[in-house]
Amino acid sequence: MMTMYKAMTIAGSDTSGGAGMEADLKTFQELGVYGTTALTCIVAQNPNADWAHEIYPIELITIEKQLTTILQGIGCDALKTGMLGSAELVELVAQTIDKYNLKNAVIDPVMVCKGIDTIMVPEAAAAIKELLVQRALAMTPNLLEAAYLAEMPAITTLEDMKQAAAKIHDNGCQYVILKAGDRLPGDEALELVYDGKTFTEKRHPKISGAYNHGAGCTFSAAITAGLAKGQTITEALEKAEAFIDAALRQSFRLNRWSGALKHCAWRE
Ligand code: PXL
Repeated sequence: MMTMYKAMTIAGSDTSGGAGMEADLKTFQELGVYGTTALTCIVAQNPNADWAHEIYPIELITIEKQLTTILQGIGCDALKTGMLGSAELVELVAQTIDKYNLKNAVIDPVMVCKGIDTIMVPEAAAAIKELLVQRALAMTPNLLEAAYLAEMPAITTLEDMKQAAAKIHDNGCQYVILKAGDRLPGDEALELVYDGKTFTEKRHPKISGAYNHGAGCTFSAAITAGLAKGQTITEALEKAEAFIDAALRQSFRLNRWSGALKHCAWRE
């Protein structure tokens, strides 16, 4: 019988289908790993209020039950975290990583949603900095999240990115994958990878007109899928980049507020 590798996501549901655990599961499926979910909250977007994101948290005990189902009942070869939303939940995730000795933890430190440039839940962000950085095999912060984690006022240059990545690595994360996306000037999207020894700059042409809702979730899920299959971070990252590039190139409009990635685009 074939071995099926398994990946778990601890994340919120994005009702609109583009981000959160919906993006994670689609990505796991595309990359041939079995996905399980511990749902942390439900995000509903309000079409009558300019697509405002409304967040409905799941009770902590219910999240704990989901984690027990997965980790005592099934197991996982790698995990990722997405929207966590409270300090108590971040604590539960840290305890779970320790209890089950989970080595392949990809922490996507979701602290902001696109278009909102302030940290959504400061207590949860503080707990991520305190408890999850040191437990992460890899983290995938964007510039805002990295500035928060590195206690820098802002990140506006490549030098700033290096400084932030070094600080996050010093705090215990083994591989820092810092995404500038299209936020820095120039016609290239930049990602900086730091493993404690070498800074690797990964540059991709910016894709004009792409819808990028859920791109962060999809990218970290693709890395998680690779790790679940036993790939090295370098291999998993390479695949994740190709995957996200194809999904962005074929992204499509949902409505006047949002559009989504095409997760199966890499096969075409
Ligand atoms: O992309 C950040 C994100 C993560 N998780 C959920 C979301 C969003 C953004 O909308 O809804 C559930």
